[in-house]
Amino acid sequence: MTKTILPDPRQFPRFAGVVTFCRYPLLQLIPPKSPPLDWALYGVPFDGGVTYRPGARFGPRAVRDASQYVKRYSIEHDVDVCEVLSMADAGDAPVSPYDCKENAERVVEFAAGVGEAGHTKLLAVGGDHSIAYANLRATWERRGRPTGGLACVHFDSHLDTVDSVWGEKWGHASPFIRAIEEGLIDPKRMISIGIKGPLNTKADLDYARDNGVRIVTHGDWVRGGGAEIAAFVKEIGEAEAYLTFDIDCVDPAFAPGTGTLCPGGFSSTEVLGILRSLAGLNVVGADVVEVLPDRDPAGITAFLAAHVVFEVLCLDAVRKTR
Ligand SMILES: [Mn+2]
Repeated sequence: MTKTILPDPRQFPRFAGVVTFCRYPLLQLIPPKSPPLDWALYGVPFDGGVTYRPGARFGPRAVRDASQYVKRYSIEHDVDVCEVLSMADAGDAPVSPYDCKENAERVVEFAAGVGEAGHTKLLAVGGDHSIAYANLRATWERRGRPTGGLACVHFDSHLDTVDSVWGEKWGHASPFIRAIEEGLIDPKRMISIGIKGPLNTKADLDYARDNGVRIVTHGDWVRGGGAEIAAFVKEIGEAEAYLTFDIDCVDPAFAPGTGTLCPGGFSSTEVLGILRSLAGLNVVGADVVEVLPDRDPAGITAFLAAHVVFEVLCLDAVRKTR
């Protein structure tokens, strides 16, 4: 039986209708006695935490629009996500545009009330990367506050473990130092994939390295780092894992609509391949962040982000069918 009912694209074409993530139903319109929701997708239109270009506040809207052409059956995984998972668009979290910490608190409070705490998993679409902290905290709390924290698979150009920038400890350079400090993530079961430079200083690598985060730079990946990613997935096994995806890990040639660009990086094909290679990972929460649609008139960044969302959902669907 289909778990997520979509408008039939032959009856209601993909260019028509009210826009939600991947055309999944709006959470508020799902009848109250329905079975518990597997995934709630929600937007976090916040970019008050950026160090360079603003504009990610328009990310959720752009990703929703770009996701109208995301279909439901994955050839690579041989899985129909809508057959396996019940999913809904929960709308946008209320944001506090001028205050990173207050914003995080509001998002956590919103996320706490979405779906069914012990069951429904949260996928947040940003917004800048600071919002990952909020979705991580909400996820950690909903999973019963696991001691030692969640495992974490992190795609990014940057480690995002800077202690503070201009005195701001909750901006987009800092979500993972805060999450590690608060025990939401176990750094020894965290992998950062696609890191590239140049950096401000070599010391920018210290916090992650000293705390045992595995770093697969883009250069490492080119030289065979895919094996290290596979070994990590195997090693963490059934551990509950959070997946955080900063679109700037992708080469700006494929994803120009982002705020803190770094040349080189994964192609769209490569990054979709890496995501698919994670099959087996027990994903219990995720975010896709740093899409700045105004910097990309062709819309390819938001389009890729929409498909990243789909690939993350596929990982959970695959686990449920194997
Ligand atoms: Mn980031």
